[in-house]
Amino acid sequence: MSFKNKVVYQIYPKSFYDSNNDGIGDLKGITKKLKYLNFLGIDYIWITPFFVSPQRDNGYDVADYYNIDPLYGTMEDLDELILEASKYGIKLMLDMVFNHTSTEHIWFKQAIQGNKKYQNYYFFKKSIDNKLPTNWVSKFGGNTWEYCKELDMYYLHLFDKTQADLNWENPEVRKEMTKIVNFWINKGIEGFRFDVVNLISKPQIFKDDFIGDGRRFYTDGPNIHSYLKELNKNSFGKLKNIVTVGEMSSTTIENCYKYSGEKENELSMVFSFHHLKIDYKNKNKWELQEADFEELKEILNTWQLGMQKNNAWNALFWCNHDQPRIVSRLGDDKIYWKKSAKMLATMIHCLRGTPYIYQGEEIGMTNTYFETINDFKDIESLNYYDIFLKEGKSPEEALKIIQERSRDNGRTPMQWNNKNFGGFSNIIPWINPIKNFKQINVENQINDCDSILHYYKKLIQLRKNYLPISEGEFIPVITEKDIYIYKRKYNSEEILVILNYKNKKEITLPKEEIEKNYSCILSNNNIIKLTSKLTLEPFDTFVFYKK
Ligand code: TEU
Ligand code: CA
Repeated sequence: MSFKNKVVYQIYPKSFYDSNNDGIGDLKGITKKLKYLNFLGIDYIWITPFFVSPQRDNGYDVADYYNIDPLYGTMEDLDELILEASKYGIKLMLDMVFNHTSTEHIWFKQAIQGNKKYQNYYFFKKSIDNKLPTNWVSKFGGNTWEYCKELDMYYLHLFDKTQADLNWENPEVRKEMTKIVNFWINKGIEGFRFDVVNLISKPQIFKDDFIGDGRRFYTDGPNIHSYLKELNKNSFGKLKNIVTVGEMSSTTIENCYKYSGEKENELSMVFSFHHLKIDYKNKNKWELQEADFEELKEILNTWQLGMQKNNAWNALFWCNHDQPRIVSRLGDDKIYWKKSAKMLATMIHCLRGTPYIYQGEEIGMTNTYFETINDFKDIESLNYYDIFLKEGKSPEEALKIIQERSRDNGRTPMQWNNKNFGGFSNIIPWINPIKNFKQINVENQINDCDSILHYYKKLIQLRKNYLPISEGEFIPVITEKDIYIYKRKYNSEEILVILNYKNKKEITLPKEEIEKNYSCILSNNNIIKLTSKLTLEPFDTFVFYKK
């Protein structure tokens, strides 16, 4: 597989760089920053949806899959971006939102005007005995069924009520989706990320869920693998150069063996989220809890070993446009800001899989710390804020949860320099920048070899220079609390990664490891010689190598 030594950089175009000073980032803005991305050394850019959309969910509500929203630019801008990126050997990965369309999509509009063909593109159900078709809970709060007065029926929406779920049981829908992928392949696109793709297969019969929120009925649903195999066969599967990644919401590892198994002909790799729920109390995002580092180690080890054994492939990541910033979440964005950001980066980048860097992560961008609810823009945050107030929480309590968990933590403008709005735009951006842009920005770090930015650059290079990192076997090394150690082995070559969490610790390493004559190739402290007894300071990180 050709993608094993590649690194993907994720761009949320709305917040990356605003080339025409209207407060909204755009495609030309990405083209302008290619030189920077080339400096960093990444191979692919995943761009979140820029298709025509009413932007209720910032583009994840697509109204036209074949055209670009004027907010972001034109088709010529995209052609230019593809061409300019190719000069640096950088490829584009587009974001296909195939579980649902916007209710502004022509298919949905036709459906509610009475067109039977298009009604069968979605799930419309009558209410029986004045009850909603099911009691399922939407991912953005509230019930998953919305009333449509034109048809006197309810339609299904797992996300916002303006995001109507598509009926993949219908072969016509599957053909439409294939056609869209092929259209973008013909435009020169060489990568695809499929949004919540493990939710597309709904059950034959819709029934109430009395023990959960309904997800068990549609997650990794009954026909999911055959739909993916069909899509693969009729579009990207024929082409060797295309990389695909599926976003798998609440999935199981067994399903992921299939989604990304080498011989399964579904996708190249998968995003799973279990490792990012270690600070959810009762698995509920909205209940705050201190992160559990031991649980994190266990989840990472399970997924590394399981996927490896089954020739399946992980997409590795901490951050994206739906997640709080990792340095604020698992690291320490005050005293150990730089050091903890480097430790967390190492942890992910040396694992078996393909690392994804989310814009701003490479300079240690933090959570927003917005002080009023008016600063938040995300539909999920705003919905839940209202729900919290209705449940009887005080505005302060509600704000505290939103501050910590809001998807807007990952959506503030990229911090390019210490000028107005962090150099993102000349005018007030669609969402406020974080106040710390004067200290945390690209310009400050680009000439500083000790910066987080340079450290990410080094990690990317390590993946290219060391086969154990890109191709090697993953071997966990059992250790005490708060220390994470693992090895990567490729023939006789080995990489040994030693990571310390928050506290000072003394560790003892096995004699046979010490005798192997490792040399330290990367650290966030000082390059050291490996000895059997090591004293580790908070967030200490060492990567060793032996031939
Ligand atoms: O995200 C799917 C998803 O599972 C998250 O939105 C999750 O439900 C949320 O963070 C719960 O707290 C994808 C996209 O990445 C996201 O931006 C979209 O809003 C969503 O799908 C719908 O298309
Ligand atoms: Ca703009």
